[in-house]
Amino acid sequence: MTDSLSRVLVVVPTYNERESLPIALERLAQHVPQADVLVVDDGSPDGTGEIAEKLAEAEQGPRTIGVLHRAGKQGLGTAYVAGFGWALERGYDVVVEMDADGSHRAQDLPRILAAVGGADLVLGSRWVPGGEVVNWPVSRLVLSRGANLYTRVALGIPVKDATGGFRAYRASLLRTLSLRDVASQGYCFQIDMVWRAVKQGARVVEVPITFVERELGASKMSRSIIVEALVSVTRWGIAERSRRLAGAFHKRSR
Ligand SMILES: Nc1nc2c(ncn2[C@@H]2O[C@H](COP(=O)(O)OP(=O)(O)O)[C@@H](O)[C@H]2O)c(=O)[nH]1
Ligand SMILES: [Mg+2]
Repeated sequence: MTDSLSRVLVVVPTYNERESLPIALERLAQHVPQADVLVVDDGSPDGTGEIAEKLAEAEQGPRTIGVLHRAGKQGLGTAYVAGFGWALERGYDVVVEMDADGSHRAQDLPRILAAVGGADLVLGSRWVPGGEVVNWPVSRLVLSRGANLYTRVALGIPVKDATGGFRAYRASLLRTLSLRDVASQGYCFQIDMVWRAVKQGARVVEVPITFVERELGASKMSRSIIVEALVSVTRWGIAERSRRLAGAFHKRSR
């Protein structure tokens, strides 16, 4: 968003990111110095929460860094829902999702924010022309492409990268998405939010990003996270088709 009056909050969920988080926050300061940050830490055993507190205290501005501590690992989805609630209570205009591990480059964020001028949800996208992934093993490429293809077909939406976690929401959209009943815990949360936005009639646009696989720390991707996404997307797809069928049937029987 080019409007200098708009207040932007970048929500960064962390679980054991003690090495990566300071670098991510530093890069944000370089590329989007006005954007405030909220770290949502799930009681990381490696002390990420305490590091975040120290960085918040040492912050010289113009931004502020907030830290939300939750008791134990509760999943990416609920971490974001907590962060979104925090942002909405404080009147931010734009809320950004961003990983702590360096995969999402702060230098791509100004382009994402600029696109919020004409959209309600801007997805940083690896799978549109100009987007790319650096240093992923073939297995991860196949998983991401496959998950996105399945999502497109099952839900019937034209989005190329519905699973990515580098994106910006207008606060006005978040307020309409009844976040309280978001049940998705892992990465299926990302698809869940896109699906909710599309059903709401939101303007969703994709902006190419370069996704760089982390060099420090470890991924929290797991089999149960993949299964959750597969089951949920299938369920939403079937529900949507039944809804359309019921609609068509009603029309015909009238
Ligand atoms: N607060 C919180 N953050 C999480 C949780 N799971 C993952 N994250 C964070 O979400 C971001 C993406 O996770 P990551 O492990 O890099 O997943 P990958 O990029 O798909 O391999 C990172 O900043 C993680 O620290 C969680 O349960 N709670
Ligand atoms: Mg990652």
